[in-house]
Amino acid sequence: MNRCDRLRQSMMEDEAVLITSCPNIFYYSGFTSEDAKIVITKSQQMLFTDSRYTIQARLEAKGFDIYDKADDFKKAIKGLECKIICFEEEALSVAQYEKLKAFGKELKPFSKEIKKPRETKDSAELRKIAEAERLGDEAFSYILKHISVGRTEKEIASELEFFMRKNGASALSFETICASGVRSAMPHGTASDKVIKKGDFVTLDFGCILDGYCSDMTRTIVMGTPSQKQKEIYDVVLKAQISAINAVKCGARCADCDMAARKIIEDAGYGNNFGHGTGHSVGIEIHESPNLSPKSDAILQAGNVVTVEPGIYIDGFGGVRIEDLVQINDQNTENLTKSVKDLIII
Ligand SMILES: [Mn+2]
Repeated sequence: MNRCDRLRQSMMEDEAVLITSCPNIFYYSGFTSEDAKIVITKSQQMLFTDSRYTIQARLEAKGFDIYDKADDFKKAIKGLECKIICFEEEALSVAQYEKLKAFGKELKPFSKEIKKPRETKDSAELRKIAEAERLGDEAFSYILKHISVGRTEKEIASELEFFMRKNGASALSFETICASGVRSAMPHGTASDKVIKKGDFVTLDFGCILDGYCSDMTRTIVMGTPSQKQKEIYDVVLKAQISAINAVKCGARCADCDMAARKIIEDAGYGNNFGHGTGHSVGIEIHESPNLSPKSDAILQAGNVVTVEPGIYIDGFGGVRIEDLVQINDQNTENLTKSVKDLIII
């Protein structure tokens, strides 16, 4: 079943769905540009953009009628026979909402239904995510040869990013995290001007977008011989990460997968140093559902792709996070991240 038909299963007869966020427009139509809206009814698929994108829309949005005149959207909405417009409450400004309301149709929040099919990736999507992650692995091997004491976090991050761009990435999944020394205690410490020193932990958390799909991985390395405490923390995080990876499978509760990692970190006495969830799904966007979080009541399904990334962060000392990307199949799982996980000493 195609993606629009899958969405139609959650629509009533007298409903049309208006999609306004780029990731969802891309998912349902294939159109990659900003400045577009799509409307899906039981029998129609319409894409509204402007003349800058007409040719591109025809090439990318197969099966959609393309409209590129300023008034087209207004006319189309007025002409809809259905009474209800389902919209993305997570991707509509108040001003856009007011304009939509003026058409006099009933408006129904529909973000959850629109996003739901994206949780289960099809085989083409799985291939693309695996390819993006492969490029991440290659970038990590590359940067290991270039990271050294005396260089700044920003230098390392930019070389990592350039490598991914040079090898086909269209963009980064998110701002590259390169956090060294005491900065590695910041789970999202983006690269700064700090110079990497002997004895530093260096956490690299990065990803690229390749063919529309994100990668995500984290490794923490150490500059020179690690201290006892560094070894201890690394070991706990690695055990927690492996335990969660073993828990991840089709039918498992997301909260249990989180607990598989959290329990090990708590038992080692670092429960207060692991504040975030164990993982999240990845796809067109870097953060998708379901999440491996203590509060989640979701069950993992075949076609989910989730990160497993526990960490320990100690203010004034440093931190460790190890992250792999795992694909869930009916009968097994596949770890898409192939980089080694033993503590790498530079
Ligand atoms: Mn992540």
